[in-house]
Amino acid sequence: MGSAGELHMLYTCPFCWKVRGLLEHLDLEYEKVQVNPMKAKKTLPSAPEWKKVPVWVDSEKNVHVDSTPIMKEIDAVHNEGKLWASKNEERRDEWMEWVDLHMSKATIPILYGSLFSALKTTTRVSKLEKFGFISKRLYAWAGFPIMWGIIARSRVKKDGRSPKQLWHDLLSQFTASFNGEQFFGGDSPDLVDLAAFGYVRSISPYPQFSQITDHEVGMKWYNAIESSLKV
Ligand SMILES: N[C@@H](CCC(=O)N[C@@H](CS)C(=O)NCC(=O)O)C(=O)O
Repeated sequence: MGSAGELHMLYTCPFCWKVRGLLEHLDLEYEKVQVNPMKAKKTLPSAPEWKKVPVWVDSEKNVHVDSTPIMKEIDAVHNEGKLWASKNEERRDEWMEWVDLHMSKATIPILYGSLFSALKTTTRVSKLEKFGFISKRLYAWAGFPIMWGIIARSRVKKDGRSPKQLWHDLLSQFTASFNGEQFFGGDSPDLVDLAAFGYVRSISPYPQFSQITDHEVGMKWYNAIESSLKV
């Protein structure tokens, strides 16, 4: 089987983790194009209209943007739309929106919410991404006060909860929506599960992940999806 397409991505981007999880779940072959974060705006195949990652270029060279629409597209083309199909479309749409709204916002506070968290994260990011020689060092040291000072602190303050509590609440709320089943999608994961899984998994390369792994019910769900992936 040939390659399903190219995923233009940043290793640490939570939205890219969503699409990667789906591709692994479907066991599709694809090429990872890791962009240089400093040059993304010029080099992405979707630029100048869309300057964010992920960008999906399918085997026919059509360009798709925005992680949730990309997931729906891949499921439709390679899996007869089975992961997006639902008996209750209202519930599905409502929770997909919930996942994209709340989980995406919660990744920054846990990774950059305190001074030490921010430093740990930016150092790790600078190692994982393909920066140039100078910008790698610049990012590790100059990036962290920016992420900490401006973005994360205002979010943590606004929410009032610790980043750990926020994640525990999100996992409790999400798993409570399963109506007693193992996954949101019932006895097997669907696209909503895989989107949520992608956000959680984007935190897994960092030491802060341990704050999430002690949510027992959430981890049972997470591990069940992870073990179904063909990595
Ligand atoms: N709604 C988009 C968000 C993508 C996004 O914000 N990606 C970040 C990286 S994590 C990015 O490329 N930001 C660059 C920018 O906003 O200029 C999606 O789900 O794909």
